[in-house]
Amino acid sequence: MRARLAIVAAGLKVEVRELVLRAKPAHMLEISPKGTVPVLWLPDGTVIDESLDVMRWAVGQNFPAEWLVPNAEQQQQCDEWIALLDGEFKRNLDRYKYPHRYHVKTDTDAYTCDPLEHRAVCEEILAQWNAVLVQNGPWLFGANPSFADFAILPFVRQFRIADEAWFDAVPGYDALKLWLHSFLASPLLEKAMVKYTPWQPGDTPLTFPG
Ligand SMILES: N[C@@H](CCC(=O)N[C@@H](CS)C(=O)NCC(=O)O)C(=O)O
Repeated sequence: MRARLAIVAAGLKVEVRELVLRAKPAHMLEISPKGTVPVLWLPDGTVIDESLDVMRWAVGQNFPAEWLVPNAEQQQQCDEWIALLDGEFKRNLDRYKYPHRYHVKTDTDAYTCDPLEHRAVCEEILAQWNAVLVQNGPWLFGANPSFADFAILPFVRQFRIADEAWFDAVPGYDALKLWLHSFLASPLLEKAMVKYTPWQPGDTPLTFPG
């Protein structure tokens, strides 16, 4: 999602091949054996198979006019937030969303991890971004959206989706909720969210965004 957001924001067009994770095309595994999406395959054969790197590539092609150009301090802050997101936040988000995938087995015990414990860790991190937004809002660095906002927001969206009723009712996080809701209502997300039928060899190429 964040790779797609950056491609749309940069005004680029790519050929898109949707896939089903349980049936990855052989060609994808050939060019990116680690088997995760997204994978960007450039005409010169370069493979970019980390979403953040796809974002960096997209904004490097054409920096979105309305995005903040970070100064050195903001860049460092952005890198720290992304490390927190891709590390601790995602680790705990996965365990909150899919506790049964994290069945713990020791010599004496076997148990499924407690999703609420992991939700609480995510909440602590979200509280930090909420505090930043209270001070800076509506975006993490103020009036303009930035790379950091779009690298992070898709995962805040996922956190909400894990239990929307709880998230919407939980007190606090007002600035964060406003931030998320303006993202959810944005034309950028609408363009990025388009669903495609899984690709098959021989299909007519599809362009993203269409
Ligand atoms: N750090 C990678 C993580 C990508 C990732 O784990 N993607 C998931 C889907 S969201 C995936 O492809 N999983 C492979 C699978 O489930 O087989 C990135 O951001 O590009």
